[in-house]
Amino acid sequence: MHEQAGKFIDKTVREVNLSLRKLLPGKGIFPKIIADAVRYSVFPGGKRFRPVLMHAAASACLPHGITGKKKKKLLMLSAAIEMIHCSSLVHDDLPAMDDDDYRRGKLSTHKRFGEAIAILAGDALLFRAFEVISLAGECEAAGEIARASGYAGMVGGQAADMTLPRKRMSRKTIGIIHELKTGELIRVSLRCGGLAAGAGARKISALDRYGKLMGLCFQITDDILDGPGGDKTSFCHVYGVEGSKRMAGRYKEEAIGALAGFGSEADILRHMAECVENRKK
Ligand code: GRG
Repeated sequence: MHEQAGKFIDKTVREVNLSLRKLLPGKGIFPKIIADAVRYSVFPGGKRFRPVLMHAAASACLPHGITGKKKKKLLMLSAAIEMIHCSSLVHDDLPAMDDDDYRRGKLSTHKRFGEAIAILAGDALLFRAFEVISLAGECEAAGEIARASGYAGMVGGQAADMTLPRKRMSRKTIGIIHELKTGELIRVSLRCGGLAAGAGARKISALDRYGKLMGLCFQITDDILDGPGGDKTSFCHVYGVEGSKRMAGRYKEEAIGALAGFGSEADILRHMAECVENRKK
């Protein structure tokens, strides 16, 4: 399975990158600097984790392969999710937010292009994402993705993280912040994989639960990779490194448990849960 899943992941990353290249502004855009900043923020890219999850969810619902119109729509939705994710990274790195000079091993977008252009590049990525979803004709997905990205999701989580006092912050509040800030975009990626495949409510609901648990597992392993000296809202700060590892393991098991209604067609999702628990980047 490992080899098969690895091949699926590599192939999906290649396809998503190609789709992003086609969908993002290229030569001939006025002014050139905005096209450059947008592309700089998306390429060469990170793990493309959310798009890969979306494709794995679609393939769990359509085990004989996703082709034709459905595949085209899936590629548009997964590129859109990655645009939103990249946009959030650009804004997260700004001096008013996390103030990071580097991202994905190179200067962050504002360090390379200046703050004004970085803000505009993030905005442009968001608008293009929804333009692409609309071109795909995926109205339901558009609503779900907008909700997961906005004040009821990622933006809300970031706002809570930036403003709530650290002192006496409850474990419950910390969990909610991470679920919103990181988890919602992951959860909606899984749901959209199901929607693009034309799956019914039962499958979508299982993917939703898997996505929620994977979001938590992903954030915990992110904190573990950041090390114990992290922010007060980091899982390692609250539960310690060993406690966090145990939690990540538990969420992974529960995520795999959520897939009980699927057969071997969901093996890639199961494999990805293992990868997230043991990830090194
Ligand atoms: C502009 C849509 C928008 C949002 C603004 C800045 C902000 C609100 C939210 C920040 C959200 C954020 C950066 C959450 C952290 C999520 C996280 C763990 C990011 C790292 O994701 P990886 O590891 O990164 O998938 P790569 O580089 O692999 O893509």
